[in-house]
Amino acid sequence: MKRALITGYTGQDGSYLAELLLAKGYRVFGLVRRSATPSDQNVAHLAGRVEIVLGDLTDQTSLLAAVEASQPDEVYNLGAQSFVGVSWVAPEATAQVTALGATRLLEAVRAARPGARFYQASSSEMFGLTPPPQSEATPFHPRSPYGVSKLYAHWATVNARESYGLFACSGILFNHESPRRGLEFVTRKVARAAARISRGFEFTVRLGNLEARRDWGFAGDYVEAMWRMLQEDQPTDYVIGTGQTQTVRELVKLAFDRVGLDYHEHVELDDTLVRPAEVPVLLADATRARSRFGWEPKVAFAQLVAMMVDAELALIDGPARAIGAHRRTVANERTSAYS
Ligand code: NAP
Ligand code: G4F
Repeated sequence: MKRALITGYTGQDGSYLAELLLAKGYRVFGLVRRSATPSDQNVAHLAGRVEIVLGDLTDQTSLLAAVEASQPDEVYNLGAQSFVGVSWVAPEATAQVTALGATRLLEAVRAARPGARFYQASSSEMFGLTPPPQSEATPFHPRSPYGVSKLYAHWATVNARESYGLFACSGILFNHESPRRGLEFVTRKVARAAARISRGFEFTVRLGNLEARRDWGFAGDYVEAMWRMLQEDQPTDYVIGTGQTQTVRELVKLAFDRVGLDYHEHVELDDTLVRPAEVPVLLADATRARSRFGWEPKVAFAQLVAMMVDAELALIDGPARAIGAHRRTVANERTSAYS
């Protein structure tokens, strides 16, 4: 039985990856940090199947102990301060978790389990201002403290591979979404707003830049790619994305169309939500992943938006069929001044 350690287990990707690995017969360990209130909405349904290891990416001792306790064959570093918007507000904390956290985990693996295969959750935010399409050969030009932190972690991963021979892969993933997405990200924010407005709970949603373009896919498809790259004979870096790009405006239109509303009547532009520096367009060239291990996205953008809006409607209308009984109501709402 293979063993895997996942940081960021409670997040969107951590929950889908844990499900995938359990289905493949892995013994799965999820790194969880202490918090005043539980953040287990995405993983409550996995209780008892995934072994929880306490730790924090800002704490070297805890990471070493986690690797020693779990003795993983594969380590997936998904933990991060992952919201771009807040990275301008808390750049140092973002760097501590998102950048230096990777170094700490790589050092823990090197010390305690050097034969383990390592996945780093890198991001298309690292491309930033570089024109599309973006592949593994594209130069980086990050546009946020988050993007800068991810770029550090990417190079730390490459360097661990080149310096110590670790089997370390950097997966450069483009935006991927699901009903388990954090509430502040634009897809979830818009899907939720469309559903709530259609049921009369709200009338408007405030948004920033509607013209930004993203390459959006479904998170369930992307965790498959993470696993696939660690099964290859040689470690390298892979771009993962759909090869399609849409504007935020197109996302908004699809979501409101889904509930039979005209978005023009419900969207207000809010300058405070426009970022100090924007990433204008992301578009993946995932040829390497496709040709090396046949990875293809299965869920198209319109299907993804429909899935997310329907999940929000289900949360409002009744038993939470789409994302698990633990999200039965909208009571677990999180709000943020930055989203
Ligand atoms: P997410 O839902 O925001 O999850 C982030 C995870 O990191 C949560 O489990 C969070 O734990 C954990 N975490 C935060 N600070 C930590 C700390 N100090 N120590 C340990 N764990 C900590 O993110 P996601 O969307 O699943 O993304 C997974 C990874 O892929 C992230 O690294 C993200 O930056 C990267 N990525 C995401 C995308 C995307 O489109 N989703 C694209 C490219 C790259 P709590 O629950 O306790 O907060
Ligand atoms: O949903 P977003 O916040 O995602 P963003 O910034 O692209 O970052 C996500 O994808 C990255 C991969 O490229 C990940 F690495 C990262 O962890 C995260 O998962 O914003 C998407 C776009 C941006 O252009 C933003 O300016 O939507 C625009 N936007 C317009 N109005 C908004 C809003 N974004 C948010 N969050 N909230 C708005 O009201």
